[in-house]
Amino acid sequence: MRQAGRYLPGYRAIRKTHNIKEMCQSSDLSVEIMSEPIRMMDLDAAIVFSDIMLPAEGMGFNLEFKEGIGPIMGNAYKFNKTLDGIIPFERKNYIYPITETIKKFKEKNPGTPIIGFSGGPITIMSYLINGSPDKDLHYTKDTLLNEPKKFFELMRMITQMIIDYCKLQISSGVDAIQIFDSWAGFFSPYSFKSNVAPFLSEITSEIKSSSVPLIYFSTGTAGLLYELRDLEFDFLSIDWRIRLSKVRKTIGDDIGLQGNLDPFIASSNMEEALKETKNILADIDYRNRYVFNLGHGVLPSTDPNTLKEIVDVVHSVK
Ligand code: 1CP
Repeated sequence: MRQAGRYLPGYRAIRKTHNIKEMCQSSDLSVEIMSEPIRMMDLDAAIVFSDIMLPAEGMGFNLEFKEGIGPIMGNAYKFNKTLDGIIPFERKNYIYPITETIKKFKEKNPGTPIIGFSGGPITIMSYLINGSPDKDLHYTKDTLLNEPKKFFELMRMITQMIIDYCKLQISSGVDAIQIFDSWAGFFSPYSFKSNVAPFLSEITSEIKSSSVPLIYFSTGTAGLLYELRDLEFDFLSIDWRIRLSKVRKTIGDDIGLQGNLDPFIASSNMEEALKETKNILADIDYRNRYVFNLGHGVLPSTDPNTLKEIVDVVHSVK
């Protein structure tokens, strides 16, 4: 959950002289960035350093990261209303050395599991058609409602890309896969079930056989629990807007849960963050099949010492 990011001094030092694409193009820099939080805290796993939007370059999208905005695509669907020039993802068109990064990290940190990841279909879709973050997903939903043929054509291509990109990471040695579908919570349960869930089910059915655990992360999904339960993910990552015990009651005991500390509390006040951590642990009743995490990404203003203390509190639970 942006475990390696701007709240860390080593990351900021590298970022001063490199942009995010340059950082991901160097396996040595990526391994160093992944390792900093592991050295600093007693974390249980590292996450591959990359970004969910990079594989879109392998489909013909021109991707840049703009300071203070995020991913920007000049040839997004919105600008010319065509998918001409957009091609199915092929590994040979993907320029980032992700296999090398995973292998080098494993060599240097043999005891630390690695989480590989991809963006989720609707979250990647929102950037590819809007060309920048799509507030409240309005343009994304408008395209679904009024240009469904083009919408589903691109969704199918994105889904194939996600499956192939996850398989590439699994064959390179990652120990789990997390699908970051941050913006799925903008859909009604009916629309999510009809228009998004079938693509997620395709992803789970294709990757399940690889035998690494599959985690689905999103935010604002307290109203989508039945729909999420039916997707066949091994774990669901839930944000801070709902008690995990309530989620457990709704979805049953079979699916693992991950979450759900409010990243703002973690960034704002250490004492309150530790209190909230204890509340969450007590609420979930220290169950098996539970991964403590933040409910969304670490904010750049977070004090690393607060996260270190949180990890220690979580590990003190027997
Ligand atoms: O230094 C910088 O300015 C770059 C900031 C940054 C970082 C650290 C971006 C640009 N991407 C990343 C890395 C990243 N992104 C990881 C690496 C592993 C980790 O440490 O967690 C991961 C898993 C992501 C995933 C990602 N990128 C998501 C899903 C999770 C989430 O935060 O919701 C999304 C939506 C993106 C798009 C993106 N990339 C970068 C930014 C600033 C954004 C968000 C823009 C927006 O708010 O719409």
